[in-house]
Amino acid sequence: MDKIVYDYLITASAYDWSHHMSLDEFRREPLLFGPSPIHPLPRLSQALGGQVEIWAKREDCNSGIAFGGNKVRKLEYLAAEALDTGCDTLVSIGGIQSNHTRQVTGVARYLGLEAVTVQEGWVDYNDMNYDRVGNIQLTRIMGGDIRIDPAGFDIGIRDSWKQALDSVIAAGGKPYPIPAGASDHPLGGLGFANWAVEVETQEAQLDVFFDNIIVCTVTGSSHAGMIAGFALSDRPGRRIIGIDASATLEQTVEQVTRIATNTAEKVELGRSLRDNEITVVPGYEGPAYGVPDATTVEAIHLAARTDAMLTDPVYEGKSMAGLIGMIRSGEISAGSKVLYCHLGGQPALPAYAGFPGLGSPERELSN
Ligand code: 5PA
Repeated sequence: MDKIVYDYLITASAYDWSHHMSLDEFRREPLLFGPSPIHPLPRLSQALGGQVEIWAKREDCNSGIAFGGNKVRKLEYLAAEALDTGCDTLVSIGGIQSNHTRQVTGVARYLGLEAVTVQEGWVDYNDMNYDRVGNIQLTRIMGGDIRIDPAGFDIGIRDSWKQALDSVIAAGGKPYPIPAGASDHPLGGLGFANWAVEVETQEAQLDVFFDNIIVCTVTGSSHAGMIAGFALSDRPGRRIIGIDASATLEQTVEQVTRIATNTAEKVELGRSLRDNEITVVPGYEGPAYGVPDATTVEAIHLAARTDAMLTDPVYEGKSMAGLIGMIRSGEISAGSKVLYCHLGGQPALPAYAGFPGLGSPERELSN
């Protein structure tokens, strides 16, 4: 990590990093309704041959804050630290249709804080109203301070984000820095480490064991946090499968590995992660980050037209395509019980209304 940013994060920290703690010793600001729901997807399972039982855990319904999503869960830990260190402004970064920056702004409002979000031109796609509807619209309605920047996709640390941090300091505020996707941050993996513990409690209640967990991965801390969290119990026969939606595979694998390793250390795993605990599957990312293809659209249609579960063309449509592809190919085999982790993202759908199959009224017109 970049030294200046690292210094920001360390000086902002409420924790003494010279010793490690167990997961439940980290303070968590409650932002969720409680454990997110888990339920079966019987029609989707049937449509894919009926041999694999598919369930979903719904981070898209996890909170009343601005439609919720995976970032609200991660931010329970970061927001606690922001409050404990007297910060008054959350500062983060994402694309124009970033779900993350919408959730950062929502969490800031919920806690009575300010938010500054740098929004970059991460996606090479220009639908009508792309920069007006969906996530950015919701962020504007919440009164977020949005700084548009033309830079392209990169999950790394950006100068524009450092400038936004400096501008808050120059105005007499105290910023709390949150990197892209709340990932490359000392507390970034904790939200989904705790998700894994939550799943194990729900498995006991439901009397079920999920042998395959499917999750979309881009900035990496959702996937990485789960890897660390599930490693604590290390139940044999469980695979955590990240489906890449970044289309910059090498950088995402590196980031998932690093965050999983750091998070495992922070929650006192007491051993190194094995190579086979880190699995990122390419092939479903489409032509580029943020751009769907026919496989993505088919996956969005199938989940929507079987169990009415909506997914988006940037993230969950791609991880849904991965789930479908791996069942059809036999990589997920008959008898398996799969948990599809739905990380949110539907607010971006209106920004893709012009994409074939995602909103054009062809069928109605031809009737
Ligand atoms: C995002 C991320 P990670 O970034 O933790 O790997 O999660 C990927 C992901 N699903 C999966 C949804 C709905 C997401 O929003 N979104 C980013 C954003 O700016 O919104 C961080 C990229």
